[in-house]
Amino acid sequence: MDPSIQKQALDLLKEAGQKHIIEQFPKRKPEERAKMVQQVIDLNKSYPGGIKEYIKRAQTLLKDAKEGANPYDDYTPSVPSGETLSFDDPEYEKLEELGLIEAQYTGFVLVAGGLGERLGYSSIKIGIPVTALLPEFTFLNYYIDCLRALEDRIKATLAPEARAKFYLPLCIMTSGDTHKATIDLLEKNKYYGMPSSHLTIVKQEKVPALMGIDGTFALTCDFEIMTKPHGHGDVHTLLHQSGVAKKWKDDLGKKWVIFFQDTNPLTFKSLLPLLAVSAKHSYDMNSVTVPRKPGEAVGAICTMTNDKTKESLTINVEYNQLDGVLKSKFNKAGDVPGKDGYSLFPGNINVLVFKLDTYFAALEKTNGCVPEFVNPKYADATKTVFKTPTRLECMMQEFPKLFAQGAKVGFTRCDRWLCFSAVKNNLKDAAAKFKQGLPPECASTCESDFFYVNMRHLQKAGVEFEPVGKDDTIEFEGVKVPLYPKLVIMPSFYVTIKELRSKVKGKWWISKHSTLVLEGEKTAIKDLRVDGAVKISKSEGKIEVTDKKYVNFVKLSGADPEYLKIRGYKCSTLDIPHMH
Ligand code: UGB
Repeated sequence: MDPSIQKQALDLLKEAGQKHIIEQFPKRKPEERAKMVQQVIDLNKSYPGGIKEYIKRAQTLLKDAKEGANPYDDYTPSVPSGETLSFDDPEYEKLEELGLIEAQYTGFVLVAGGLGERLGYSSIKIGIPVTALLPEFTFLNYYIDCLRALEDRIKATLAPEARAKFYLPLCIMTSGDTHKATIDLLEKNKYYGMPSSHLTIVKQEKVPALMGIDGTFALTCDFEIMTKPHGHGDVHTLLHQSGVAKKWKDDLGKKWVIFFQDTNPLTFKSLLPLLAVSAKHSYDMNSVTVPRKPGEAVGAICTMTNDKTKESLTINVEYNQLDGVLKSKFNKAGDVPGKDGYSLFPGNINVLVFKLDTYFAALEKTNGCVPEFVNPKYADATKTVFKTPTRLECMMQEFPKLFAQGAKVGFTRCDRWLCFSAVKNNLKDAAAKFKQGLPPECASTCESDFFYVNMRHLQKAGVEFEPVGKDDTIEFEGVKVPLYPKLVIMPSFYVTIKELRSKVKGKWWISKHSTLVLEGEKTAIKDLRVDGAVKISKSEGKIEVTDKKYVNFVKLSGADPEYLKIRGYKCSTLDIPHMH
């Protein structure tokens, strides 16, 4: 080992007050020492300001946490005002058309560094199939298809020269936990048809785990510094460091950046109106929000006004802080339901739209480092040691704190069914949430919500459905979901309701037990009656209708693959053809 590098690493540890590592160092095997040296150098490089800065921030935050200080102590919360998107309003379709124009100037960022501990899936979440009907059709596939469908529509409006150069860029943030599997998934599937040059992958690094409030690093038995994820807030620093934000702004002429989560297939269903809202209000940041039940594990959007300066900030307050913040200065009862049964403070779903100019200016000024927080679980009443090592974390929705005062931070209210259903929980936790009347946020509810949004879109385009009654439900592993027709509309089929309407010709009718997969950009169908399972695609100018059976969801038999185990059912085909 290069002695100068070893000295550098030991000096860094000394500056960061990590005496226990320096003391153990000479007693360790040469290969353990070499590994430790490399790890210290790497950790120091990846954290802005190095490990010394990390410890400094950790000590401050851990002291505040011990004393029970709340970052919002000097702020008074109030109910924020925002725009509301209503799917049934005729204005909605106009917003889609306006959003389609703005989409031309948009870059997309998928945060996919999370391991999904709450779900307990053994691989990456973007590799999970959106529906049990199509095992190869992963969330990543769906997102890329959505971008390619949008890209096609936009290209069709461009002059040949601009068309040749045009694309919608995608950036995926991975982490040590998800990086390799993400690359493997992309390569195995030939990037789902997206040219690899249109995609940038940035990788977030983990940060040292801490044993106590003095900020000592936790060690593994192999003499390595234990590390933990730093949170999705890293995405801003990485967009800056990698030059992606600059490239999109200066080279590609983009005006907007949209951030979205790994398993929310509804993101793209409400994306165009959302962009239109951002453009209409010239919002520097626009968050999509949904009605939120008090106590639900979703951050809440609040307006926070500083008691001294009177400056205010519209920002996400995490659910574990919200009740305390409200009790002290808003309402003694805390976060309670309003007349409609929902909290007055809408839920943030981490679909965020930024205006690239002001976003980039804030990145230049701050390196995109959003303020961190710490959430230690104490071992005893002294509050000095932790049950398990903790670490500093940061969240991407904290970005308003990096904007200059006066930035326009708004939000868009949207019905939950239209914009948010994610795969977050394992079935056991999902069943407990279901029992409490909270959204279970698991694979089965996400799949059912995906079918529902497709049904609503088809209905708006004029399709008639056999009514789904209150008792049309299925229950697997304690999670009950409505039994909608199993509808998969591939992104290539339509991008706006106006386009969908142009595909639905004559009279369409679909029975509630049906399965319908629609694909193909140029597929317009006159008169369709479906009572069974049908896949409609277009090949060589001829519409193909295949498979005429019912598909049911049935209990698992034991040896089923994991993507089925997380939903509790599998597909079974009933041979009762009924297609007309
Ligand atoms: N993610 C990363 O890319 N890196 C990380 O280090 C961590 C996560 P979670 P979370 O929508 O219900 C958020 O874990 O953070 C990615 C909001 O904070 O699913 O607990 C990860 O891959 C909360 O306010 O969610 O909670 C995934 O794509 C609320 O809105 C995304 O970040 C909540 O989401 C979200 O990660 C919600």
